[in-house]
Amino acid sequence: MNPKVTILLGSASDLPVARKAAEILEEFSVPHEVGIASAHRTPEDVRALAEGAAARGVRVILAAAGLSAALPGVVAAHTTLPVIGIPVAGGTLGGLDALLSIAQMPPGVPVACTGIDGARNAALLAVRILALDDPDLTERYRTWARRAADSVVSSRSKVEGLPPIPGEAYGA
Ligand code: RP5
Repeated sequence: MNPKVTILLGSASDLPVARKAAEILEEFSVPHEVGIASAHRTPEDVRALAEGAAARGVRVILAAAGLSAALPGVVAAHTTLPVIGIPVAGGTLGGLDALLSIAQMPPGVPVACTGIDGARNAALLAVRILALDDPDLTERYRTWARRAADSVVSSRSKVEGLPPIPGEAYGA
């Protein structure tokens, strides 16, 4: 099946972060692909991948990079697909440099930005975008969110209980 999501990494050293995104996409059976291309070191490859993505059926691009992270912005400059940037922790600033590089895009080139190492949220946002015209995926997302809520509720048995929560949505 053609990939609907591309996970693009600035370096193989970003792979542990990408795996977290891939795990979520696998959980939702969203076909995806993973590639490595650097905005600074292989800029022509980034351009070619971004320009060709839509024609290959890709709907959302996740771009993960650390340090002075230009990758998500450069990808967004070469496609009209939604781009979600993931700042990767690393280097002397611990990912703050990448966070600011990705979040502070100039007007006209939009890039969504997760928290540092926020690959799971990037993938979940991609699933939400794909679910806009996919009722089955929407339902699977709802089921996933209910399970996430259930795990919070069941974790309460590990602590001394507060009084019952009024209007509790998922009954403890
Ligand atoms: C960025 O520089 C990459 O995305 C990576 O997070 C960081 C370090 O790259 P390597 O030196 O590990 O290749 O471009």
